Amino acid sequence: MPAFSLLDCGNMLVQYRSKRRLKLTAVYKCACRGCHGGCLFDLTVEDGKLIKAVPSKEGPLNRGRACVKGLSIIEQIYHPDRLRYPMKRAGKRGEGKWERISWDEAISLIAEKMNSLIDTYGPECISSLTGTGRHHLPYFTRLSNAIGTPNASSAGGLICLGPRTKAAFANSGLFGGVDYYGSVRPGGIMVWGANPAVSGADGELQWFIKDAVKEGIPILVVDPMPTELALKAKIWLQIRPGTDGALALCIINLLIREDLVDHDFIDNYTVGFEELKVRCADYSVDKVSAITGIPADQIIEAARWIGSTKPLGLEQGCAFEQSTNSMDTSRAIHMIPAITGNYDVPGGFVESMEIAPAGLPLPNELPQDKKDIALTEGHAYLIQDSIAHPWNVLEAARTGKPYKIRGMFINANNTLISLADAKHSRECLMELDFLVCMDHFMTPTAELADIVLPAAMWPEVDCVFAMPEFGDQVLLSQQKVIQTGECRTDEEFFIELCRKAGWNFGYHDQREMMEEQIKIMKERRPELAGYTLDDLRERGFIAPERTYYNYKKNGFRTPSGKYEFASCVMKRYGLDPLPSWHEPQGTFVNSPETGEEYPLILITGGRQQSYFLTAYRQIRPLRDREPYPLVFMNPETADKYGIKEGSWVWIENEKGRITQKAAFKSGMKKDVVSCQFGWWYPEAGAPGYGWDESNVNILTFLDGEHDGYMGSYRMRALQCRIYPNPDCIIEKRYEKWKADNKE
Ligand SMILES: Nc1nc2c(c(=O)[nH]1)N[C@H]1C(S)=C(S)[C@@H](COP(=O)(O)OP(=O)(O)OC[C@H]3O[C@@H](n4cnc5c(=O)[nH]c(N)nc54)[C@H](O)[C@@H]3O)O[C@H]1N2
Ligand SMILES: Nc1nc2c(c(=O)[nH]1)N[C@H]1C(S)=C(S)[C@@H](COP(=O)(O)OP(=O)(O)OC[C@H]3O[C@@H](n4cnc5c(=O)[nH]c(N)nc54)[C@H](O)[C@@H]3O)O[C@H]1N2
Ligand code: SF4
Ligand SMILES: [Mo]
Repeated sequence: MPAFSLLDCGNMLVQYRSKRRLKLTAVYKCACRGCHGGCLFDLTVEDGKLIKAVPSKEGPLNRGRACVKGLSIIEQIYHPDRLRYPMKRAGKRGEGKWERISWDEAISLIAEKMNSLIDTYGPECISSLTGTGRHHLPYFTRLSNAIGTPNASSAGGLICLGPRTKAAFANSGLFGGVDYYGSVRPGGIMVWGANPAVSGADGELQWFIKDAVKEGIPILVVDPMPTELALKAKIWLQIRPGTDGALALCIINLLIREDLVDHDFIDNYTVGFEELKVRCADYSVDKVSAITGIPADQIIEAARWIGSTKPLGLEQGCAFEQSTNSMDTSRAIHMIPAITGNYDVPGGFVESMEIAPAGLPLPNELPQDKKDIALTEGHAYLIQDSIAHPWNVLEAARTGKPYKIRGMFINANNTLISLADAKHSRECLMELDFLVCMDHFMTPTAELADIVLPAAMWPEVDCVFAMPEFGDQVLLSQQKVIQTGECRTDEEFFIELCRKAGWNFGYHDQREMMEEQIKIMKERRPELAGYTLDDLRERGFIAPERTYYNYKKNGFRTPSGKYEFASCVMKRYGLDPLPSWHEPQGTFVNSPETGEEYPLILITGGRQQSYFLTAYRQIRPLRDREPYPLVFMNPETADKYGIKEGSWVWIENEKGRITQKAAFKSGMKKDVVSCQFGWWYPEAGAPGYGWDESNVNILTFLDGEHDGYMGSYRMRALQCRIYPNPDCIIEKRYEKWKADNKE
């Protein structure tokens, strides 16, 4: 029993008398961002310390539930290894020697060094790298804009969510998701290249899909792995990795041929249907069955189920984005709910509500001459959004071509572990004149920096954000309820740095930015005009009522005003306006010569409940649940290569080799292995933290073929071989570390 009672569930301060002295206790509503976020928590703070984190029953997306990541927030915040103050490199780059400095000194040093690089080489010599959508993401590009460099880059955007959102924008103008919220329940859900029961995917939290399956809503799963959802699916299409685009076009072909399409929608609200019909005819069932490895009768059964299930939702994941067909595959999959009349219908595949912007309009546009020299490699999307390709940025740091990248900001990205081709990344980062990294913990990437800055965790951040990402349905509030060490939010750092360096950030503090978001929310949604920022923080969320069939009133937000099967946007960039699919580089079909040496298909990713990307490997309650990286394989495959269940295995291809622990799944195809991603070993310590031992991005490709529109690179559908690793020390090292660090 706690020694006090909680008298309040809002933000009201409650005072009570303990035996010794007066303590201040308060409970705050705050949305968790331990993943992409969205579970509302009640956080109890006593004397400035977070003492309790309970999932809130009022949370519109979690309704009292939370996962292990959110529930371990207290261990995360007060972890002894957490970065608590800024540090300056004291030894050679990457040697792991540091000197504590003040924020003032850190910011002065960064401003001075970056400005001297800018004065000598121009602002384009500064680049920045971030990862997936965290609270500061919109302001990260603003920082680059303020500096005047066109070279902001991301380890996430090109292979995650970027293709899906850009495809949705090209087709219909807005991103979408499954309508789990209304009174009409989905009649069925397609789960394509996603495992939302673990990942929550990039939009929804995991609870909705789990509830839907429990409720008996049938699902169709497209996945090479026998995931929990695949095994519960009405139809599971066990696809050959990297062939989703061919399958999607074949399904559209069958829907058209069997007249399972919605003629009213097609005739009145779309353009390009006749062209699409001709294009899809190239993707016959027999041909696509041979490409995908899925029996023809299963593809036909799937198409008939899709055509007859109403309303039908779509959960799409990052699997098909991590390939060089990412944009077209995303576009084709997005067309399936549209062509069958499930677009923006109750219980179907609904549009973003756009309650409030994720980011704010930039104060100063980049001049055209800077946009023209962005390291985009000519990819249309990157040009359009002035985003640099990480391959070109890193190569420019290494080779000085077309000009040298000299300074870099890395906020919220463990580049060496999450970006493809890790050895290449390390080599390039070592070439920089000046690197600033901001993170919660020392990582193999932060270890290469000149200055390391301590970042705030979610209960230490004031923020307003819409969920699901890009498919806004609910506006949630995060609150800074505690202060740990000298940790700051990324936004605070950007603002202070810009002030000191003389760059125009545009906003003076976080409150001003949040007020601006609320102002825009009110302009967009007059029915929410009564809400203030303080109301939102008090309640934790605002959830307006969903509206449907928006296109009937407003048209689609595309150049034609219609849903575009043939895309004007693609045409504008000189690209094929219709989706197609080609065999990606480096598969058995087009690289049979390497197939002899590397006879297995390697997929990477596959999320883990205990971790978010590369984070949390040092958090004991999480690490103890999933202590080692697993490589999944069919038992017969293991037998063939002399591998025992639970033993350590080498996984090798032309890029290098890593080791993971064998886990058997009898439902897997015999020629596929699947490696977990995100692995490094905090317990291995400096230097290196075991960055190259089990890190699957040693085996992936940032070079070679890229998607023509998005620049997506190859992280799945690769080749590899496997063999036993009898001398692995990883388990012994972890056990020893645990024994030495008893709680
Ligand atoms: N717990 C947890 N949640 C997360 C994350 C996390 O790290 N941990 N990461 C977040 C992020 S950034 C993202 S992008 C999402 C990702 O979440 P998801 O999009 O669900 O991605 P994954 O789980 O990596 O992969 C989904 C499925 O794709 C399958 N797959 C592999 N190759 C192919 C293929 O070629 N075709 C098809 N159809 N399927 C294939 C895998 O077997 C896997 O089951 O999760 C988010 N949520
Ligand atoms: N092989 C393979 N590689 C993949 C994937 C895959 O499926 N397979 N998935 C890819 C995907 S989908 C994505 S999105 C990328 C993701 O890549 P990233 O989003 O870059 O993920 P991480 O590398 O884990 O970097 C996050 C780091 O930021 C820190 N951090 C967390 N929150 C904050 C914050 O608010 N501020 C600061 N400053 N730091 C913070 C964490 O401690 C962690 O060290 O990885 C990709 N890499
Ligand atoms: S699912 Fe995400 S938002 Fe919810 S508790 Fe887990 S980490 Fe936090
Ligand atoms: Mo992602």
